[in-house]
Amino acid sequence: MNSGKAAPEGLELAVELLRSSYLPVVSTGAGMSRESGVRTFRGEEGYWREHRAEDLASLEGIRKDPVLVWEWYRERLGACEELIPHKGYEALYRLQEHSGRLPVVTQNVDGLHQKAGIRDVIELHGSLRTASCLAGCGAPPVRMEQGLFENMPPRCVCGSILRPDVVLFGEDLPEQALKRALRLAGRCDLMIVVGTSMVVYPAAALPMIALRSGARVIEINTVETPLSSLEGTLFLRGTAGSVLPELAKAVIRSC
Ligand code: BV8
Repeated sequence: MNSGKAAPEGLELAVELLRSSYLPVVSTGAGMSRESGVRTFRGEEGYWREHRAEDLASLEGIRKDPVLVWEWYRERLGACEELIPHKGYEALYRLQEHSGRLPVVTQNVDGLHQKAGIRDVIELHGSLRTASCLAGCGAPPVRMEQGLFENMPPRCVCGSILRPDVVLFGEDLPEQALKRALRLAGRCDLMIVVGTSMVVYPAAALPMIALRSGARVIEINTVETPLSSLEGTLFLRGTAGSVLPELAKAVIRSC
């Protein structure tokens, strides 16, 4: 394998699985964005090392300390605006072009998949594109941009605090997105799971549903997760930005 790096163990089998798959689905978590400069949520440099998840991404959190939560989102939005999708996104784009159909279910809210031209992205946890009235006054969502933060916390025209249109802990996921993701998990014959710690539900249930339905799972992660050692999972140790391009190159070249 060129690029000077040995291909991760199992890559050849992964290529075989992907080439022979009739309905592959991709599922991504925060690790997919890591090499574009977005910090992950957990692990040694995770966002939430300083704060518990519930203190930031929850309705109680935003009601209790709206400025803290909005400062966190302002930092993330600022980071997102400069983000460039890394080679792993380009690899997904090329695989999607090559196979014609490769739905991508993501837990991420940074919009990087779409920025890379990837289509058919199912955002399970919403996005940082808009914010809405926390009191639900019915005013239309407003675009999330730096100007929104002139006054902290950002407020709705009705005077109530705004909340980012992401799925906060304790909130239901968008019905259509979840329904489609569950259907794909139950019908796919291969799920490529990239960069998730398999902690947050119901997103973490998707690969389990795929396995239970007889599908194979290819997991790409820098460390093992509860998914890695399950029957039917092929664990490829490595980063999204290095493994996905190897996988795409080998699959496309072999056809
Ligand atoms: C729900 C949007 C029904 C916001 C997010 C008590 C009360 C209420 C609910 C619960 C409860 N107890 C449990 C629950 C369920 C809860 C949950 O799962 N909690 C966890 C903490 C146990 N889930 C919910 O609340 C969901 N809603 O269940 O509704 C309900 C309603 C009421 C009551 C009960 C149930 C809503 C969950 C959505 C929360 N919103 N995001 C925002 O982004 O600001 S979650 C957020 O964290 C992300 O979206 C993502 O889902 C999650 C982070 O997980 P990962 O993506 O996996 O990222 P992480 O950092 O953890 O891991 C990164 C991985 O990448 C690591 O494995 C690392 O090794 C790897 N990696 C690092 N670098 C690389 C790499 N891999 C490859 N390449 C690299 N370079």
